[in-house]
Amino acid sequence: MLKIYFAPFARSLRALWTLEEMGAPYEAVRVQFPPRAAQPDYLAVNPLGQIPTMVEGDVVIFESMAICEYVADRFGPTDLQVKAGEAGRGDYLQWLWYGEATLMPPVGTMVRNALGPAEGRDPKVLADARAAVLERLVLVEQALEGKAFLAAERFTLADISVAYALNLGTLLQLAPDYSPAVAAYFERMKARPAFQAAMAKA
Ligand SMILES: N[C@@H](CCC(=O)N[C@@H](CS)C(=O)NCC(=O)O)C(=O)O
Repeated sequence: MLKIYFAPFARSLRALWTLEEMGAPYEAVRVQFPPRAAQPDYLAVNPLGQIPTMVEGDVVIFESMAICEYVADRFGPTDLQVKAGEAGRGDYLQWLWYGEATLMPPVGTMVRNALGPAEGRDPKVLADARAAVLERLVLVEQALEGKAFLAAERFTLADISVAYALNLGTLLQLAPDYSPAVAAYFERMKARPAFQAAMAKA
């Protein structure tokens, strides 16, 4: 059975959410966070000690959005993906990657500087990262103008990618600063039964 190594609020939420959307069978294995310090035996599964990791047979993936794509391929076909040649494919790729490559770096800086060990916190770095996240969310707001979803006029993995970052923002007291459109979008994402099922596990 496909295994997902997860920790609460970690990017494993994206993988669990995708599996729940697809009704796919899986085993969720909880890892103590941060694994390097709290669960060194996990390094045998993922040498970087990062979460999530997916293992199915001899397939091992430790990039959250790659896991989502793998799961969609493995248990699909599914409307969660926008395939090559389909309308909305460009938007799909844009937001699928934006969630991890553009939104998550400053969110990660915020996590370290707001929630990490006290000696590693710098209020100026935190404020700069916060400003960067909010600036980057303006593009999300613009992309949502007149739309319920980021790509192809339906819920896709691109929404899972971006909404995960929004969800982590709640831990960072960012949510009160989301624009009305982004806040409404985030509410729509949280209302999905699969999101709630994934949150209940993670
Ligand atoms: N790009 C990777 C990033 C994975 C990542 O940074 N995971 C975090 C939790 S969300 C982690 O394990 N941090 C602990 C560490 O890096 O030691 C992905 O999308 O899966």
